[in-house]
Amino acid sequence: MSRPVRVGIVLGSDSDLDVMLEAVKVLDALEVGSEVIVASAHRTPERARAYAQSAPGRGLGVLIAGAGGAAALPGFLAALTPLPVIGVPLAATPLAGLDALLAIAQMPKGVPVATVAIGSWGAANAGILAAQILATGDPALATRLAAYRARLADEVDERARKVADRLAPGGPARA
Ligand code: RP5
Repeated sequence: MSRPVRVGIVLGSDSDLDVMLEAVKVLDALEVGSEVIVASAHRTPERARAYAQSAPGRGLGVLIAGAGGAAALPGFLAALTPLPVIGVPLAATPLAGLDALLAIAQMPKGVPVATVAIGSWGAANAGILAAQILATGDPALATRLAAYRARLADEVDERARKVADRLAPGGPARA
């Protein structure tokens, strides 16, 4: 089922796709329409600029940008659009993503980028955070997010039960 695109996911390179698919998966699960494009701040600045500037008029509400290297992309987009931008630092260099984390987080005052964790956790959390931002004006999405949280809590309960079983007298951990 095709949904209106509300989240734009921008990759600095096609090599970022596998990790950034975690954001796509989360948004699909929450029934939030998204699109993925490749546009680099350094290699194709005009393409990135055109995307950032056209996004609000196309109905998008949040941008997610994944980048490694000298990870300018999230900040570049944030400078060009009024939409909230979430930056995902990727481990693309020998510095394992720490370089990208610092580059994305340390935005100058006045132009924020919401920075999440390095790699796949960050990509998934970027999807959730984008949905949370959109849910402030979408009660049905807020309900789906609440159900998602409840499922997470159920999973933790299940893990807690397994730990208790293992530690019970006569259980596998005590045998
Ligand atoms: C960044 O440089 C991209 O976002 C990617 O994470 C990294 C490496 O890009 P490729 O050399 O694989 O195209 O701009």
